Amino acid sequence: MSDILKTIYSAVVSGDRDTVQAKVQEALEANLDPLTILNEGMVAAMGEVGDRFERQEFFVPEMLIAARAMQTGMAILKPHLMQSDIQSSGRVLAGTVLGDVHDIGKNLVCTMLEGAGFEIHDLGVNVAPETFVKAVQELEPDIVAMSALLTTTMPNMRATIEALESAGLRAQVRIMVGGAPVTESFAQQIGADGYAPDASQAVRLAKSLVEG
Ligand code: B1M
Repeated sequence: MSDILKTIYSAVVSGDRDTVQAKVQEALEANLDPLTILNEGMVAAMGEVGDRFERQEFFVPEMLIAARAMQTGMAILKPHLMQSDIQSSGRVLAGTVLGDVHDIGKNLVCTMLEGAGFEIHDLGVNVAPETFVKAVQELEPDIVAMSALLTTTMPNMRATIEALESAGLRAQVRIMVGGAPVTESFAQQIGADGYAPDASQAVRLAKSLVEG
């Protein structure tokens, strides 16, 4: 890993927003690939933060300041992850499920989908099944994209799919799910149409869902 990526990685882990801001800018000016900066410098750093949390070397405040540093870097990268002049690929309704406030991965997926030409309606975090239902009625999206980062909130993906079924809306949308604890087999068990392990594959999946 180059020195600049190492510095970004350490600055995200320690929650040093100023350094993240300066170094992400510098990396872009040095023509580093925005996706490399994102994945090797920042996403990997959040993995390290999670490992430290598990080892009880980090606690919630440290996770929070690392998350803020990551978001600072993402704001700078966002325009570089987007392509201009692309036609709408479809409409996506996104949200992190009920009980869950993790939004960095979901925001990243939304940014990449937007960059690929999808129209994004982001319901934010802690989104109840009935809120998804109401938004599907109002916005008529092609895809509902749900994120969950906690094993305890994964069942709310199933609850949301069941709520869409009860409202008679299931057949009119494709449903994709993701988030660190989510797996392909879980996606199948709950009746989702697809699972993606990361944001790049989420774009591929979304395209195949609208095409299929
Ligand atoms: Co939390 N947290 N957290 N946390 N947190 C995890 C998830 C945890 C794994 C840490 C750990 O123990 N190692 C653990 C969950 C354990 C479990 O359930 N298995 C955990 C815990 C326990 C908690 C609390 C319960 C802690 C507490 O209060 N005691 C609490 C819960 C709050 C709640 O939601 N109700 C909590 C709180 C928080 C903060 C608020 C402090 C903060 C979130 C800030 C924010 O999001 N704005 C936070 C953070 C930062 C993390 C870690 C460190 C990092 C998450 C992250 O942003 N990763 C996380 C550890 C880890 O993940 N290793 C952890 C970077 C992000 C780019 O990756 O979100 O995985 P990710 O997204 C990826 C893919 O998963 C995928 O694409 C993304 C890009 O590649 N993806 C999708 C995501 N959504 C997708 C949707 C798709 C497709 C792909 O289609 C729709």
